[in-house]
Amino acid sequence: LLPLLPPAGCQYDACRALRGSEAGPGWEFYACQPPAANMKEVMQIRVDPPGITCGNPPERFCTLENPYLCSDECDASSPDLSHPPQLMGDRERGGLVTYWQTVTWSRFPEPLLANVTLSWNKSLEVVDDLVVTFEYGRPTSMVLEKSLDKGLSWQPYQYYADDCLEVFGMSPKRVSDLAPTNLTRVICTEQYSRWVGAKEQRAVVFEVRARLAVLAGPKLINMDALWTRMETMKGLRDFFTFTNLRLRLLRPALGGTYVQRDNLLKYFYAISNIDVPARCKCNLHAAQCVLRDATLQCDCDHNTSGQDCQRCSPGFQSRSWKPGSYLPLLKGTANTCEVEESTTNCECNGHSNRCSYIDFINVITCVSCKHNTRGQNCQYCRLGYYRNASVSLQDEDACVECECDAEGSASPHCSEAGLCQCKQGATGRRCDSCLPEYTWRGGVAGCAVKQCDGERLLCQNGGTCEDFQRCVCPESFSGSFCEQKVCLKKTGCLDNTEGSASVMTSQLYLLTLSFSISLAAC
Ligand SMILES: *[C@@H]1O[C@H](CO)[C@@H](O)[C@H](O)[C@H]1NC(C)=O
Ligand SMILES: *[C@@H]1O[C@H](CO)[C@@H](O)[C@H](O)[C@H]1NC(C)=O
Ligand SMILES: *[C@@H]1O[C@H](CO)[C@@H](O)[C@H](O)[C@H]1NC(C)=O
Ligand SMILES: *[C@@H]1O[C@H](CO)[C@@H](O)[C@H](O)[C@H]1NC(C)=O
Ligand SMILES: *[C@@H]1O[C@H](CO)[C@@H](O)[C@H](O)[C@H]1NC(C)=O
Ligand SMILES: [Ca+2]
Repeated sequence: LLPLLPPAGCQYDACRALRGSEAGPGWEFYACQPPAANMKEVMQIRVDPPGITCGNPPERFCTLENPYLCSDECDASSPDLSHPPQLMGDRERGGLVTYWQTVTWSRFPEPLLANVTLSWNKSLEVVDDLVVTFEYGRPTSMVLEKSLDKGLSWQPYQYYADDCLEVFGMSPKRVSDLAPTNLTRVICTEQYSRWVGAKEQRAVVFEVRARLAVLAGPKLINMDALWTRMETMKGLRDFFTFTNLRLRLLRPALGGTYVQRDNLLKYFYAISNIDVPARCKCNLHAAQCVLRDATLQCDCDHNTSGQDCQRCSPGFQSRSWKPGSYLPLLKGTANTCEVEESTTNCECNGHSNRCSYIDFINVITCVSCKHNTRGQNCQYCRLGYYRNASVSLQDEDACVECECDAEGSASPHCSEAGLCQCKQGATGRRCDSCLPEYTWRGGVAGCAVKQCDGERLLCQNGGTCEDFQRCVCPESFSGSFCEQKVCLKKTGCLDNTEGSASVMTSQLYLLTLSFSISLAAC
């Protein structure tokens, strides 16, 4: 396809871009549309009624500007003298104008009617003026029609007549009479039907550029206003959309006077070219349009499919399809189709039935994992829980609470085996008991080192261990273990026969204690 300069410049020309993020590179998606092209290259042309094309049988004709020299000939069997319909859409080379031509109006006063139907079997959005070039004069009346449904139904697009009121009962208008509010009104115009000479004015135009300029300003300098209106004004996008166009030719050029019955060989239609600057309508989900099996087809992105990207691809129908949006300006919104919630795509081990697709890192992940699970597939236990290896991952009780003792544990989380992380001196899976040399104090302290007990850290000389914290000694002894005799000036040392032996024992015991503490530290 011949690329054409669209009024859009190069906005909305990419559907995605690779962007870096904390989670690694990922895609970002944008609204996108294919470039515009001259769609005459791929149009199907049909003319009606049968036999309307000249040359079968061969016939003579003359022109309005040279009406007395009727020596021109149309002959369908001669390549040089034939004027078949495809010459309306060909590429002309070397300045040679080629055109389709109808039979002459020899059946006057019966009207000379012809339909030219252009089909693409694809919805297109027109981006610039449609121009139909007539050789030998423009029709005095015609209608441009369009279809949005491949020819099932038709609606008028614009009326053309040298006298709109007389021919169509409509008052004549120009596109310049239109305001943003009535831009999509179907008008009758006299601009392209009046006789000014066959060579001077050959074009019949459907003015798209001037309509767009009503919104975007002269020279389309404010395209942002146009994109915004496209989103917000009902019916605007559809107005520029069609799958087929039809020219209903109702009355040929007459040379500015009445029909002259004595020379009907100068009345006929001849079209040399039809320009259709348009882009494939892809609902802002494709940046390319390709010919596939002789039919135009959007090259859909955003996990959409269909000729116009008008539905979500299989497996991506978790929410309903939406066209992309031109807004917010510059990049638009892609409205990508999302991965479906189904057991094959969305695997959550029975702990959730909802998944979501994270565009940015291209990952499908379970959402709202229940039963104290977490993770992309709800395959891990939440912090504060651990996996019961004797039941399956799918079990509701697969994750068991750690129940770490708040006073004995350094953290509420436990290991995969369920072991809590104990503070010094604490022990047990839940850290809710103390090592032998420690005693439970509770609070922030948890387990505290024992100062005395009834087994190894014995109080001497009749002292008693109070609360594992200190020896309460008889009057005549002191020291941590009541191992020292108390000597006073007044009374002298209070004697005790077991004294020396007891001191020996406790010293021995202190040795044992430091030995066992250093063992515990290993
Ligand atoms: C042209 O098409 C219209 C329908 O839009 C139809 O009514 C009319 O008969 C056709 N004219 C010719 C000459 O085939
Ligand atoms: C028109 O397009 C549709 C959808 O792509 C395709 O199935 C069909 O065959 C096409 N018809 C013609 C006549 O090319
Ligand atoms: C469109 O609206 C403008 C302003 O409201 C008005 O002046 C103009 O006549 C309207 N045009 C048509 C064709 O109705
Ligand atoms: C669409 O799905 C394919 C996998 O089928 C994936 O590679 C691609 O990135 C997806 N695109 C979007 C826009 O979701
Ligand atoms: C683990 O599961 C087994 C089997 O259901 C159960 O008997 C056991 O009590 C569970 N263990 C815990 C710590 O809940
Ligand atoms: Ca041509």
